[in-house]
Amino acid sequence: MKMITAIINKKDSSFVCSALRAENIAFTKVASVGGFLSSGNATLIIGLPDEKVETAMSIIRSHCSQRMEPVPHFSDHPSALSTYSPYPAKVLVGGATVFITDVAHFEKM
Ligand code: 2BA
Repeated sequence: MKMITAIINKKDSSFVCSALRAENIAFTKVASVGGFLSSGNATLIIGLPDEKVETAMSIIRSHCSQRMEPVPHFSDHPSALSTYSPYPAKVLVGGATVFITDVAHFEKM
């Protein structure tokens, strides 16, 4: 058994969730915030048998697209004191950031 933890753009999340449901793949959707942009994204926690991993990955691949997102002005960052910012005005935000881990033990009680 594997656990997929997928951090995806919240704009893509409803499409990914619908496709996972259609394949009968159980998941938990958690509202999350990226550490760099501080903007909302979605984290999907998906526990599934090994043979379903490729199905889930192909759903994530096909529904998550890369986007250029603006970097917000950090008022509490030292760079806010000057007009110079070390950060680019926009960054390319993935698709999806996916971690796949082995599940040592799975139990529902
Ligand atoms: P954020 O942390 O808000 O990052 C959004 C995007 O900003 C990143 O896209 C990357 O292009 C850029 N970025 C992040 N840190 C940066 C830095 N120190 N300097 C310059 N640019 C930076 P992605 O790499 O596609 O990441 C999208 C979201 O996935 C992240 O949102 C974060 O929530 C999550 N993520 C990415 N890598 C992760 C990791 N190793 N562990 C946990 N979460 C991760």
